Amino acid sequence: EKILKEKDKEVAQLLVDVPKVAPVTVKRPSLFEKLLETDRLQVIAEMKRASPSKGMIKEGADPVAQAKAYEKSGAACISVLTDTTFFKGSFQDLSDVAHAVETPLLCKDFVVHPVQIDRAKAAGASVVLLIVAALDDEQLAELHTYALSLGLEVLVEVHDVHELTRALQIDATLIGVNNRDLKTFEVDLKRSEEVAAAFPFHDKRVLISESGLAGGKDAERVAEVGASAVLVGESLMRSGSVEEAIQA
Ligand code: IGP
Repeated sequence: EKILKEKDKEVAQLLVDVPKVAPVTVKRPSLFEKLLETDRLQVIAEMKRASPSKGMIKEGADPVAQAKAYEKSGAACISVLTDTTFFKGSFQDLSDVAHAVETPLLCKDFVVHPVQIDRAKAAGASVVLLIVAALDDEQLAELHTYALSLGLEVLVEVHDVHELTRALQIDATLIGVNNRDLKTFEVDLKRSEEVAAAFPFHDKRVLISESGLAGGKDAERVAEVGASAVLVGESLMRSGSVEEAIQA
C-alpha cells in the first residue's frame, strides 16, 4: 500500500514532465517466443541496486556494465528496476541499459497508470510487468491491453492460484510467480510449485519463477515443476561472477 501511494504521486509527476530525449527504438526478440522454444531453463537477470527487504544490495552499481555482463553470460532477458523510492532504480538506468544490450528488456516497476507504460517503452523496454495483487480486474485488463497495443510484451505477476485465475482471465501468456510475499517479504519456493500445479502449460503459456532463487538447486526445483525461466536479482548482483551464478 505504501508503494502504491508513492506511485500515485510519481504518476502525477510523470504526467506533467514529458521526456525531452528521443525514445529508444532498438528492436528486440520476443521473450515469450524465446521461452516457448527452448527446453532449457532460462535466466532473466535483474539490475537491482536495493530493495525494501534487503536495503542496499550493491552501492554504486553500474547498470550498463552489469547488463553487458548478464548478456554475455547468456541471460535470456535483462530486467531493470525503475522504481526510485524503494529500489533506487530509474528510467535513466533502463534507457542506459537499452542502448547497451540487444536482449529482451523488462521494465520492473509497480505499474498503476498507462503513462508508466509509455515511459517504459520510450526508455527502450520490450516487456513490462503488471502485478495482479496491485491492480483491480479492470485496471489489470486495461493496462494489459494498452501495453500490448504498443507492441510490448507483458509479464503478469501472481502469488497464488487465485491470482493465476485472474491472470488467465485476461489471457496472459507470460506469467510469473513471485516467491516473495509482498507484505511480509518472506520467500517460499512452494509458491512456484503451487501455481505450477494449476498452470495450463498445454495452451502456449509460459511460467517464470521469480525471487529468492540463490543457485542451481533452487533453479532445478522450479524447473522440475515446469518453469521456463527464473528471474534473479539479488544473488546475481552480489555474486562476483555473473557467469558462475547463471550457469549454476
Ligand atoms: C528478483 P531476487 O530475490 O532474486 O532479488 O528477486 C525479482 O524477482 C524481484 O526483484 C521482484 C520485484 C517484483 C521487484 C519480483 N517482483 C515486483 C519489484 C516489484
